[in-house]
Amino acid sequence: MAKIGIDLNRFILEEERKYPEATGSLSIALMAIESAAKIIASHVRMAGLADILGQAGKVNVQGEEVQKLDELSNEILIRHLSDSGQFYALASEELDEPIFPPQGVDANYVIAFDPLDGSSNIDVNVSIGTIFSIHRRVTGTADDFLQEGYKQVAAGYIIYGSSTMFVLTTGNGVNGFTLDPAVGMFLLSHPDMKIPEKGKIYSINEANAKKWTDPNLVKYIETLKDEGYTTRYIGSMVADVHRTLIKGGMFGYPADRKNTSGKLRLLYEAAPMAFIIEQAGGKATDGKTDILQIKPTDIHQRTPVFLGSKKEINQLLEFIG
Ligand code: AFP
Repeated sequence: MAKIGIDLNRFILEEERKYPEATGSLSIALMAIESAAKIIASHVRMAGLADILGQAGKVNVQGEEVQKLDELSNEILIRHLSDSGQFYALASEELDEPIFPPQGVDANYVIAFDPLDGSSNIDVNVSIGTIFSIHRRVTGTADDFLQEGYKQVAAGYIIYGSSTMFVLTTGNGVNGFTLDPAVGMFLLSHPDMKIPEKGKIYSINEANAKKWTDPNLVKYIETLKDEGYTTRYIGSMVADVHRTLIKGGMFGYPADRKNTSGKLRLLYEAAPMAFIIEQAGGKATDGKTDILQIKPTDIHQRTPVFLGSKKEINQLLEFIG
């Protein structure tokens, strides 16, 4: 197991050395995400101040255009990922169509990302995050985004919370790195993260219960209440999943009459989080199928999501599976 305190760059390089056939391309790709994340983190830390100076579409006192943080995060990621030359194509929640950067014509990977998830929480100083999912280039077309989640080469999220943390899997377990602002490095703080077998928390927007399309979901939640569970719901997927990873329990965003396929996106929300949770020993399902087995048909498709500790997800499947 890697040593506590080792920085993310070194960790990535040491992981690469375990595979003599590795070209170094994935390492450069991950380091590009890391650089972008540090810059986004520094902007997130200024969020309240930027609001004082001006809002999106306005000019601040220095005469600079002030951008909305989610647009800015998207641009920062596009620039860093394109310049890395390691991505043949980029798909983002903020882009209708994928981008094919000229620097990446010969690259091995495609990446899908949500640049700033939970952005409605920015103004109220609640944790938000960036989520990404990397697949191998296979056909060299946009169809490469439509690969099952189990084929992900790497996935992760960066949570901008009480500290900034980078949680990463390359299919070899899950490791968490905390940004030390004094030195500007992500340092290994949570090696080999494992989700508890069982938790005490369920996390779901229960205000939608009357609209849920599966009435058995209500019965499941009532059972958890009877068993003494408590509820936590931030409304920022990265934060709710991060807590679930550390404390166990269940996070869900089900289908309802308004969102008939749920709200969360398969490619850059559900699948990368499912990869992390499963790598940490948990489970993720849409209620019928393991999230990692779903073959996407559209880059922006939505899916119901339930993920968390094995105990809670197995119990859920007894009700709705
Ligand atoms: P925003 O980016 O618009 O804040 O949406 C965040 C999100 O997609 C995800 O992070 C949350 O889990 C989910 O929405 C919360 O949705 P509800 O407000 O409908 O519960």
